[in-house]
Amino acid sequence: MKDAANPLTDEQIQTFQRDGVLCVRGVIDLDTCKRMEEACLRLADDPSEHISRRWAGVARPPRGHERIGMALSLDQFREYAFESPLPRLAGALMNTPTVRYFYDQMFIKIHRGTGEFDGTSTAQMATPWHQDLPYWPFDGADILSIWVPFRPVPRDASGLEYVARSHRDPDLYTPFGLKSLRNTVDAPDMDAIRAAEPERFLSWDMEPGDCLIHHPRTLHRSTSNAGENDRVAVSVRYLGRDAIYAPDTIEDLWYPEDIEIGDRGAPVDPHFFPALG
Ligand SMILES: O=C(O)CCC(=O)C(=O)O
Repeated sequence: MKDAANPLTDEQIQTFQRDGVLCVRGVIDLDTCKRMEEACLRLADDPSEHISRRWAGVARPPRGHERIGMALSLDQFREYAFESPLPRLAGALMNTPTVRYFYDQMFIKIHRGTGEFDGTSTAQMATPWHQDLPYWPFDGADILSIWVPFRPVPRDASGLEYVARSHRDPDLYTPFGLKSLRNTVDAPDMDAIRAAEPERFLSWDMEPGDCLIHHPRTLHRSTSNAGENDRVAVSVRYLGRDAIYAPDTIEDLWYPEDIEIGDRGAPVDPHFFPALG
């Protein structure tokens, strides 16, 4: 039952548990979407701001795609990640009244028609199939991402696509663009899965303020942007009760310089990962 304490219906929670992904419509109000869209575009135009250490020293880092941890230093992003309906949604799905902010990440996909498009940066390319967990120095099932577009995103113009139930796969898949120290295997043949079980491939036409919530092991991707506008979206990741540090799982930390990750299993630092709710 959906009530004041629980923003989701039992059916929505069951859908998330079954599929590893849930679409919830109209979560963020349109005024907030407009202000977030403007803030993201301002940030994207200022290459000095919020580049992760992964791009340190790169002359022309990808525009937009790699801005992370904005909420740690920018009030508007902090208000969005900490005080919007998002932490409560994450709490409802992870069955806890208190979640921790993990990090936020901006995803701009430049549309192919723009003069800026030369196909060379991640902001211009498709995002390949991946699970999120192999990128993170954390372990656990209670680590959710909430992806919200601030402009309409038709599913075939850089919309996200998911493989339902892949969060139950026993394997972790080798991530692209990062050396994982986990036991990972190559991702399965997605064309073969699509041919055999097309109903598992889920995508949605998204309006500003709709959200997609996914489990840390759910396979997902996005296409490049064949639409007429740049796509502007932010994912906020939240930690629940079973999330623990796992710094031994990746070689290079790519978080903002000032985040410290403790030893495996150590209590999560409330300064970098504040409790919300
Ligand atoms: O926006 C995208 O293209 C990718 C988003 C994503 O992979 C995520 O939020 O985990």
